[in-house]
Amino acid sequence: MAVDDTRPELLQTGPMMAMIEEQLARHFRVHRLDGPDGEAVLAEAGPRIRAVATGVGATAGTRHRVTGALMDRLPQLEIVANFGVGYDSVDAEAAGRRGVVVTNTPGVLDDEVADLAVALTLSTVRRLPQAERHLREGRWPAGSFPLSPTLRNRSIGIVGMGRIGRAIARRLDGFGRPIAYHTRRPVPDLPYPHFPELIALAREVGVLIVIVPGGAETHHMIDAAVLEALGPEGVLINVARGSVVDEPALIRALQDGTIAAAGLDVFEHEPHVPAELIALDNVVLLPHVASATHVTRNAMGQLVVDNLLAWRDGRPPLTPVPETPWPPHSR
Ligand code: A2R
Repeated sequence: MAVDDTRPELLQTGPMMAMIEEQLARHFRVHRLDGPDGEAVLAEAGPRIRAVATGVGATAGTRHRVTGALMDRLPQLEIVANFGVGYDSVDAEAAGRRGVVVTNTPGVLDDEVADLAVALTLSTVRRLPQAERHLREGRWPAGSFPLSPTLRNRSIGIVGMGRIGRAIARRLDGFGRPIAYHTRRPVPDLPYPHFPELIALAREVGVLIVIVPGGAETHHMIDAAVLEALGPEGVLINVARGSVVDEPALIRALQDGTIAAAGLDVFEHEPHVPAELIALDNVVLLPHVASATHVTRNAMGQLVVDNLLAWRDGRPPLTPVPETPWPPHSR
C-alpha cells in the first residue's frame, strides 16, 4: 500500500455492477473475497478492512454471506453496504452487536418491483405467457387459446404491507378489486382489512401476493396449510424471497390442483429452478428480475456507493437497516 494512500480499505464479497465497482475503486482500496484465494485476502487485509460492499443477495452461496464469522475476521469493520432492499444474506443482528452499521437500498426500487408484481399477477391469472406460446408455436389457426381465469371475481391478499406492499396496493386499487393484507402489526391509516392470521387471509382471497423480507422469521411462511387455504382457484405470486415459500409443498400443490397457479420471480435455490416447476403449465417463472431495469439498478447502485461515501466522510449513513439504527448509541 502506498504510504500516501489514505483511502479506507473495503472488502467486496462478489461481482457488482460496473458503475459501483468503478466508484469503489476510486474511493476505496478494494479487496475481493471472490478472487482465487479469498482466504488469503482475509488473512492479509482482514485486520485493516473497515467497510464491506455486498450484493449477491439470495443467490449467495454461504461463502459470500456476511456472517458473524466473517465479521470476526474484520475487527475494524464499521459498515456493511448491501445492494438490494432485502439483506437476508447479511447477519444484521450480529453486525449490530459489533457496532457495525448495515445499509440497504430501500425506496428506490418500490415502484419498479410493484410494477413487476402487478405484471406477474396479470400474466399468471390471464395465462399470458401460455397464450403467447400458443401464438408463437403456430397453434392459433387450429384453435383459439382457451378461456382463462380472471381477476374480475377475485379479491387480492398482500402478505407484507411495507414500502413495496403499499406500492402494489396503490396500483391494484385501480383494478377495482377488494384488497386485504397480513402483517404482524396493522398499518395505521390504511383502508384495507388487516388479517393477523395469514391462513385466514389465504382462505379469504383469490390471489396472494407475497412481499415480506426473507430470513428466519418468514422462512416457509407459505406452507402446505396456507396453500390448502388458498384453494383450487387460488393464485400465488412471490416477488419476495424464495425462502418464504416451501417450494416442495408449492410444487405438490400446483401438481395436484390444491391451488390453480403461481407466478414466481424468486426461488429457494437461485439460480437453480426445480425441473418439476419448469415442467408445469400453470406457473409463470421469472429469473428474479423485479428490480432489474437500467434506471432502478443504477439508482440502487448509487445508493450503495452514497452510503459508503457518507460513512467515509463522517456523515450519517443514508439508509441504515432497523437492526443497526444510526447513530449507534440509539441502539
Ligand atoms: O410484520 P410487520 O408489521 O413488521 O410488517 C412488515 C412485513 N413483515 C411480516 N409480515 C408477516 N410476518 C412476518 N414475519 C413479517 N416480517 C415482516 O413485511 C412490512 O409490512 C413488510 C416489510 O416492509 P419493508 O420493510 O418496508 O420492506 P419493503 O421495502 O417493502 O421490501 C420487502 C421485501 C424485501 O425485504 C425484499 O426481500 C423483497 O421485498 O424484495
